[in-house]
Amino acid sequence: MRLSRYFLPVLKEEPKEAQIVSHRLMLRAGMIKQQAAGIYSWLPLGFKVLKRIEQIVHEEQARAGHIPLLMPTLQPADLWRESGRYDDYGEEMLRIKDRHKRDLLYGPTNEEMITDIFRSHVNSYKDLPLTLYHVQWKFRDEIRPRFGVMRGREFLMKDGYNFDLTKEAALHAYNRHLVSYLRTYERMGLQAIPMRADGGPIGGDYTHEFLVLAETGESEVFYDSQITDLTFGDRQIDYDSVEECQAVLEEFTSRYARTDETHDEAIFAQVPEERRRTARGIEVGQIFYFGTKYSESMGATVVGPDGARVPVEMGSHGIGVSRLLGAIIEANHDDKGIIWPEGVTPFHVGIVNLKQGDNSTDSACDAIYAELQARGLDPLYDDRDDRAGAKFATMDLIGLPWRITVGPRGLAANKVELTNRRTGATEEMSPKDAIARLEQIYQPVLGPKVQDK
Ligand code: P5A
Repeated sequence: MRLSRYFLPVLKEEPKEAQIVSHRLMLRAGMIKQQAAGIYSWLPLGFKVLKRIEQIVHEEQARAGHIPLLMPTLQPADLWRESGRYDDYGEEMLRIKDRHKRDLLYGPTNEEMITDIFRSHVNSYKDLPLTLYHVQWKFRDEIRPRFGVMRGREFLMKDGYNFDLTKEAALHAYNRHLVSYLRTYERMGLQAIPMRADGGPIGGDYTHEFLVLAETGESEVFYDSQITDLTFGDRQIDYDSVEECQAVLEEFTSRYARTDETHDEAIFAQVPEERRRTARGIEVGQIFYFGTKYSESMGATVVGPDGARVPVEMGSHGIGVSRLLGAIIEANHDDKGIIWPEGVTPFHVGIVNLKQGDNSTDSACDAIYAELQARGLDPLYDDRDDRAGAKFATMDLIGLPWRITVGPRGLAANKVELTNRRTGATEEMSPKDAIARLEQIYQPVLGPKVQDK
């Protein structure tokens, strides 16, 4: 993309309404615009990051063998009357009447609707196991929407639902989700720690929240510091293997890590004192096992191997896709702006032309831009007629991990500068070497696409 043709409405002034750094930077970098409390437009740069995050989610869901579909945002109230949650959900649910005075609601989650789809089409245990998911907008009329996309009223969630014949199989689905979420968050450059949590309005006996540690987090958390040494890395897990998923779950959940809802001082006291930590965290996901809570009330049964009908075993799993932008920025910024991890950056590299209008500089930039694109990279070329300082400030603010700076002096010696946003380290090299280096850096990000099982 050429910046002269893009729509990047960066703000010069500090937005007064923003209380935390991620909200401030998203507004300043022209990523979002508030339309009403907790409701945002996603401007091109923000939309691009949102799509990158969504893409990672889809790829990791495919790797785990989960099937995408799409359910609507509006739901009939009758489905929720069947489960009993229409009244229970309270004021957080946005209730709507259509012209025929029928009750609808803007979905805060989709347990009821997916259970309805299941009962309409699945009859036999032979069609199990099955995990369906979608990435769709939700609405929760939060009493205190705040911190930008972090606690919105309208927000994007990946929500998945597993259907299994037995409790044992449903617990495997739970474990498999925990493993696949670890990998998903790491690809976004985040350490998200699974912590024992409370079921809340979703319900359920087993539930873990995934928390990114950050001072601005809304949740208070208690954990054994050893847990922050764990990384998932590039393990090749067989998601169908009960043992392999179980082993990873045990590795990542055996140390003390709980939210305030489930915190137990007596158990925490058994952790050696020097490893006990109290901190704040951002909840970027949650997984639930709730058995037959919805299938029983809504009549979602299958014929089992012995010919008798049994309610299907279920769980649900959510990732806060739009909230993740805030969480990633909270964890990756400095006083100049955002520092995107390579896995989610809106553009792979910025090209800064130091002398726009100079024939040889312009054509060198054009050639670098075209060559990067030819290799599958996505550059943002600042081709505006502006001061170098202003161009650098914009690049730093929007946080592209790499910058190529092109000026007439360097070009005379066939050199450009390649700068790392995080460290500030700059190296001089030929345009060809800079392109090759970037191609190598982004290899893991652009790598082969995940195939369905
Ligand atoms: C699991 C999927 C559920 O709703 N039903 C379907 C289950 N879980 S949850 O924990 O309530 O939500 C899942 C994730 O969504 C994000 N989230 C939000 N993001 C932005 N603004 C909000 N107001 C908001 N509420 C929830 C969180 O990341 C949460 O973990």
